[in-house]
Amino acid sequence: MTPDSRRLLPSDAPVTLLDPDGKATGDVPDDATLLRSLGLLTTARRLNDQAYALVRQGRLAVYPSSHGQEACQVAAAQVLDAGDWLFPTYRDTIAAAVKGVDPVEALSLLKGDWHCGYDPYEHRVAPHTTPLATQLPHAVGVAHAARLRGEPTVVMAMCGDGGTSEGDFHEALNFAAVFRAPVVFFVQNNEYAISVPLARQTAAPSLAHKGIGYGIPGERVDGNDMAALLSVLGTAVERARAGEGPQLVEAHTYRMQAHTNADDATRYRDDSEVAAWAGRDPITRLRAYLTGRGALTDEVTKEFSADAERAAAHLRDGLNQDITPNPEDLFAYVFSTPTPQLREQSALVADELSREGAQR
Ligand SMILES: Cc1ncc(C[n+]2csc(CCOP(=O)(O)OP(=O)(O)O)c2C)c(N)n1
Repeated sequence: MTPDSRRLLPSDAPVTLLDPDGKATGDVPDDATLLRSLGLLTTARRLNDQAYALVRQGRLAVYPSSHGQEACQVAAAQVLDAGDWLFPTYRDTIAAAVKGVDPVEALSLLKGDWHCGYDPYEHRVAPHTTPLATQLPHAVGVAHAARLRGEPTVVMAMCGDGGTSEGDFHEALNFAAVFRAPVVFFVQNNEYAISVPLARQTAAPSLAHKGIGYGIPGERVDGNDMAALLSVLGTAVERARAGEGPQLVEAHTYRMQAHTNADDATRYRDDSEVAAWAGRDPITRLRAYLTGRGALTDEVTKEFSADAERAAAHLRDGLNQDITPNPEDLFAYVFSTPTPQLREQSALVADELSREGAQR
């Protein structure tokens, strides 16, 4: 192997800076940054659990929870500047919220009210995507365009381990590498794609190793270690902004709950496996570290809980509102110039609505 290709390979083990007991094993970010992360993580966990409860109450159609993998999402958004773009999947509500999208708006897709529910340009967060990996070529396009315009924009393109088997993943990586697009491909490997375990997803040594085939450096990081995530993702963003091209980052984490409320995870994984991962929880780990440093006091902990409760109440209030959608909005925001078929369908709906109105 040439030294150059070795440079593209990830480390043998995921980068870790805080061990599961919260002891620092490397150069961790400063206390203020980590304290801010802990506040965000506390709210993120509360929002996840609130959204799960709202599904049971019939206020949300479906919720893919990120309970247990919140650190990945908080870090992904935290390392971006306001002008950078985030391309989330259906599971990345928390990343979108940390980037500034109101969680009520972020969840309107999953409530069934809207295709997207927020203005992607306002906070530079693309619509959540349910088709796996289709967002990745779009993310690369945005990054490439920004580079051509000479803008300092970086794009964080997210997907799951299952997403890495899709054709779009490979096309996106290839294009990004050839054109040195400023993209960070961030794979949250949570061990399962619904019921498909990682061993059935890939025969590669790790998902980060997939970068080398495209000429993209890969890196592996402990996805339950906030400090390591901030460091690895932060470096990848800096590299991209400096014109050094894309990077592939694989976070090793675990989906603690079922895929969505429609899934029974006990059919394909053991309780003992779930219990083992509970011992590596990202919040417990960060809390232990910051308490040990004397940076986390009871007062701050109370403030974080109060913030989290406020966010949960806001989500409940928002999702308990019933909206009256305008059926014609189905045709808006699809193409800037609607196709003749869409115009025809829109006219049909308008006609039906006016006849219904006349009958009343
Ligand atoms: C193109 C495409 N094929 C299949 C599906 C059905 N599907 C929905 S979620 C999912 C598993 C995705 O797993 P992963 O990418 O690991 O993400 P995770 O749900 O674990 O976050 C599949 C196969 C889909 N949404 N899109």
